[in-house]
Amino acid sequence: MVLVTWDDATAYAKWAVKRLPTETEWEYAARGGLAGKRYPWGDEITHDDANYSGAEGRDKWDKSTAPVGSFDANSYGLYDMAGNLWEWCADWYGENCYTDSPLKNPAGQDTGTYRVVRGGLGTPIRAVCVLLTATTMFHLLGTAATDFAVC
Ligand SMILES: [Ca+2]
Repeated sequence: MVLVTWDDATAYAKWAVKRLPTETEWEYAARGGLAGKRYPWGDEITHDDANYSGAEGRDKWDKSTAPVGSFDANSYGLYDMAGNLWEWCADWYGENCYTDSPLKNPAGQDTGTYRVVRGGLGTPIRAVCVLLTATTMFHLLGTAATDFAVC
């Protein structure tokens, strides 16, 4: 499912008796057990690994999302944890979240202005904590779509 707001993703997760992952849970899942690497498969990215800006190799989508399963899953069996589209996390964005959070199972701030999305545009797992509101996300929908996972 793409082109959904954070509220819609949260409502779906609640209906399914699940919830959106925290940013920490998302990152753990994205790594697929591969620690210390930029992407779920290693430190480099090519168009044979994921859908991101441009099209070549296995990446045949220049300005659209690829169907799930177009690229290899990570070792946890999860698809598109880098590239293809942005995925909502439960967390409010915190500017100092990486330095001010507990080391074990941080759940993010209690309040905020922006929600966290992760995974899109072929960016490294740890490189971005993108700041978007539902309004700004809709302005970006021409170039990026938002998806969600539930846990
Ligand atoms: Ca592409």
